[in-house]
Amino acid sequence: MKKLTMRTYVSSLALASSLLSGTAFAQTPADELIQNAKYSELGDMLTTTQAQGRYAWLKKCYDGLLVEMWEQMFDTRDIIPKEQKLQQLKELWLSQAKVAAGQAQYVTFANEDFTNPYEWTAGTSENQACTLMPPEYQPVALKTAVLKHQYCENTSFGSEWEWIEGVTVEEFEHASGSHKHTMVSGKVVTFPANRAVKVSVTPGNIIPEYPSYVALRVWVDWNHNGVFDANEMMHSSASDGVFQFVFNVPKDVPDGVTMMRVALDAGGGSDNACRRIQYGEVEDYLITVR
Ligand SMILES: [Ca+2]
Repeated sequence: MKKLTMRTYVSSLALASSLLSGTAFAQTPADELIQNAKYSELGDMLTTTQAQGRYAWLKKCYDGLLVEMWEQMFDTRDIIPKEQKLQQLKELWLSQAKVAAGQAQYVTFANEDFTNPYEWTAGTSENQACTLMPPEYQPVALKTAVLKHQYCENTSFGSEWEWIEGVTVEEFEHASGSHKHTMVSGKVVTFPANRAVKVSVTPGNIIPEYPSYVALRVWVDWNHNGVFDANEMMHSSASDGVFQFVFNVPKDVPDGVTMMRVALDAGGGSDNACRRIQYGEVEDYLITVR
């Protein structure tokens, strides 16, 4: 991996500062791309807790970047202690009032055309190890954490034998390998309001010729209350092949982003979306209804 050069580092900051300060700036193709970019293209959407974790991670791993952002935003090179600059940024993005109002802000990063070739995202917790930002990546926007709720965690005890290989919802597709839990935070799936959608889930098996019989369940938090209520389980069945089904998207779903959980379990699973599964995978998707 190529090391980030000083030149790209500085130009990326100039770009970021124009976005961060909210001032008018000349339209370039890159600016337009960023303005038109959806969350899905920016690569992450964080809860308030993750937004706080993002700041802590940047402070640990990229404090120089934060200081330069501060200098761009406040347009000064006055001699102010680093700690004070970092404290001011934190107050600006993550004050108690902002957090309480669900308006915690965080910096997102992307490469020029938002394709994320390195599948790199900045950390979301101070405990995460520092990783090197790939070349051409830059801070592209200051975002508000829009996912209001922290959902109950669920993960499997093992995903070596069975896992979720792919999920499609109408035109949307997500393919992945074997994991115990995956938060698919880089993409927001748009569901059409008040009609049926076609869903397909492909199980992964260590020996494809002898696929396991697995249980599949899908929940969507339609009413945005942070809970997968009993009447929000949209599918439950078992098979040793590809799952294909439709479910109805309600009308009057609140605006904004909510969560869909897909759980595949060779141990039978549970109607309780929070009960830990045994052998398989849990994938969480961000969705919105329009
Ligand atoms: Ca709910």
